[in-house]
Amino acid sequence: MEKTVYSLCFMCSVRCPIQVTVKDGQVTFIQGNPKVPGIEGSLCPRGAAGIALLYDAQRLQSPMIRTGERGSGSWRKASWDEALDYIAEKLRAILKKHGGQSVALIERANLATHVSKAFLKAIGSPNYFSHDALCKGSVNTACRSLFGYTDAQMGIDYKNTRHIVLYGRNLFEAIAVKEVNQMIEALGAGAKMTCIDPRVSITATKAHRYWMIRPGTDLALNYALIHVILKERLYDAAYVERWVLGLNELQDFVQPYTPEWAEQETGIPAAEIVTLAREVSREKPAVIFHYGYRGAHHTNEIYLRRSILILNVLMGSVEAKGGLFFKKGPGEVGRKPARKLTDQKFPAVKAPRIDKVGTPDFPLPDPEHGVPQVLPQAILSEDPYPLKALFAFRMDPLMSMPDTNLTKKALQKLDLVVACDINWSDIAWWSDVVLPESVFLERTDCVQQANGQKPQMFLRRRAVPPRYDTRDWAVIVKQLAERIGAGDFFPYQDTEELVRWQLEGTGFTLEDFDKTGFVAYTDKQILWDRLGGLKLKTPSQKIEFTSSLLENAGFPSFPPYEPVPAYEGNRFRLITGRAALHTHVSTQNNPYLHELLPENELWIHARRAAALGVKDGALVTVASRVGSGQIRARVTEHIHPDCVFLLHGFGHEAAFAARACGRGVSDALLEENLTDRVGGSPALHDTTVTVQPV
Ligand SMILES: Nc1nc2c(c(=O)[nH]1)N[C@H]1C(S)=C(S)[C@@H](COP(=O)(O)OP(=O)(O)OC[C@H]3O[C@@H](n4cnc5c(=O)[nH]c(N)nc54)[C@H](O)[C@@H]3O)O[C@H]1N2
Ligand SMILES: Nc1nc2c(c(=O)[nH]1)N[C@H]1C(S)=C(S)[C@@H](COP(=O)(O)OP(=O)(O)OC[C@H]3O[C@@H](n4cnc5c(=O)[nH]c(N)nc54)[C@H](O)[C@@H]3O)O[C@H]1N2
Ligand code: SF4
Ligand SMILES: [Mo]
Repeated sequence: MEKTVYSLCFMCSVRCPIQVTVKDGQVTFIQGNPKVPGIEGSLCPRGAAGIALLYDAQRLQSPMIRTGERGSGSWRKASWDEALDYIAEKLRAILKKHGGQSVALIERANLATHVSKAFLKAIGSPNYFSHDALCKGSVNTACRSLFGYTDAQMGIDYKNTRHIVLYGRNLFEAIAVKEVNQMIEALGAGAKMTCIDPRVSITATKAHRYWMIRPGTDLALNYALIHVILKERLYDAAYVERWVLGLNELQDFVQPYTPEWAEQETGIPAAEIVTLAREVSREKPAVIFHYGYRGAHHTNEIYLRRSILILNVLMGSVEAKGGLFFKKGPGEVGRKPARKLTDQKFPAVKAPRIDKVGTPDFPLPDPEHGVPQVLPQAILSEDPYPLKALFAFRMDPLMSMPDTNLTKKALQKLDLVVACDINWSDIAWWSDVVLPESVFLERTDCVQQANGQKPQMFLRRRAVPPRYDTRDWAVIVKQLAERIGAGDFFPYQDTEELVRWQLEGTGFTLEDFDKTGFVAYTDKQILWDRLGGLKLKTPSQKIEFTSSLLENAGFPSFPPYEPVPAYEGNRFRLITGRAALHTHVSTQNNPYLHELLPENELWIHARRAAALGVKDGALVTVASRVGSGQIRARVTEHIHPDCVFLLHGFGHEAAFAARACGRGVSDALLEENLTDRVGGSPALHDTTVTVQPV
């Protein structure tokens, strides 16, 4: 018997719509959902490897309880009742002695985030952490500082653009399938692409213009671009006049930042900077200066991201066809979004967040997400209070937060560490109890509210029953909540029942998703009137170049540029990023993907390598102040001499993930735990490393 199931991929968090073919109870084929515009059957390599995940015997198969020291790899199998009772008993004691605030939960924001948040609210903890700050916290804060919206409330109209400028946004390797397809369509229709990256990425090889910028100097480039655009009056005057607060202040500020000055700092010829400014302005407003996906490079990250967004505003491209747009929700057409468990009434939580977000110490990052990389210091210093328990769901703080050794030290201080994963991740390896989740092909998930130019909802549906003794997170949380007297907040038996509860009042039912996998609130695209009708959420209801958010918190809107030092001898700036074949830290043990790309290498410039006696393919020691490792060198002309590049996600430690264990080096082991204290992102590219032949 053969059936077709419409669902959502979860080989990464992009959640591309998929069509799954099931034959005699086995998944035989996965393709992009042909009924979704922009997807039309396509899938990335990781999505195609979903089948290998489903049938991988090295994934988690049942709950496990640790029997030896943390990280020692001694485990025993447990039943669900046993594992949940074990956690509940410890949790009850912790809550009684230290209160709700002593428990934190960290996860990759996902469709069941409202379940995780409801759990913390039910036990009285303010300490919810998503991955958001690690990925793009400063982009979030930058967007709020200008528009009053988060980056998640904004989108990019690739398809209709005439010119896109990418600051390290590696579109064709760090993939979201729909974005890739739309960009290819735009390029086919004659759009231009400018790619700025200290490394020749695949995206760079497809660009019309490529600049090998000196790493860390993009802000200098942008100050110069703004300088030229204002001086030559290349901006959209009517738009800027209508919406912008602080143009004069910006004009005065960028005065000294000439293209000639920027050439010295960035290595990009002044004349080319002027040419780009003129070229994009001819296409305005259908221009995108891409504000980035991962915005976690430097301690002044927020100011780089603001400068990119300001360039869009000068082009008048925000809410223009072929530019950026504000996402529209069902409210825009008088309808209701799916319900969330967090819509219920919970007892008030009095304690401040343990990361101090939302207090004068750390005022601006988004308290809906928190800033996870400051957790290790908070745990170790017990400032502002002790933390006793950590739940890690679908997120690995050991490999996804800078300075693994520091994170390990903090973990050792906790009374309870629980991981819910599908794989033997390093955090699973270092926890006390491991709870295995069913993989995406085996489970129905909470509703995806997909706001955009057209508000829609998508659903992940179970294609086949679980192969092992695994459960859905929403069910696991409910069963744990029941054991500590908080079950009432979770009014369902299984995830399908929860979805039905979510859909009440939306006008849609679960069955409405059967035919295509999604439902739409409206057929038409909604764009506000660009010159008359932007609904900005800043206090001034303007686009705030001079930002009340920043200035009320004591931060400048336009900080002077601080020069970036040169790297010489055996010293390099470490930079990191993605390849098309892997997702962060989760796919290195996937049988297909492992075969295609089993370990990472250290990219190093040929001239610098020769001076150090480093040969292509030979082992080198790469070391920072906080960690070191041995890795093969990839000697190439395709990287700026100041930096070395390490593909993120390798160097796994969990022995039961046998294919990936010990292969390559983890960037997180080398990166210092530094933070943009204004925007909230970690500064993953501000670590200096030394390289020497082994
Ligand atoms: N050092 C360093 N740190 C980084 C980055 C970097 O480049 N370098 N990148 C940052 C960015 S952009 C991001 S978005 C974050 C991502 O950080 P993470 O969310 O930690 O990374 P992922 O690889 O997406 O997934 C983490 C875990 O989720 C598990 N998982 C996958 N699918 C499921 C599932 O269906 N259920 C459950 N329960 N678990 C599942 C995986 O096995 C893996 O162990 O990392 C950030 N941190
Ligand atoms: N295949 C794949 N696709 C993914 C993911 C994945 O794990 N795998 N994850 C998804 C997620 S959560 C995210 S956040 C996105 C990330 O998407 P991107 O942000 O596009 O990707 P990264 O690879 O993190 O970007 C790093 C790029 O910045 C460059 N870079 C380093 N330093 C500088 C600098 O100083 N200036 C400039 N201009 N560039 C610099 C690096 O060389 C690298 O090419 O990808 C998404 N898509
Ligand atoms: S980008 Fe690839 S891995 Fe991520 S959801 Fe889409 S198909 Fe799956
Ligand atoms: Mo990310």
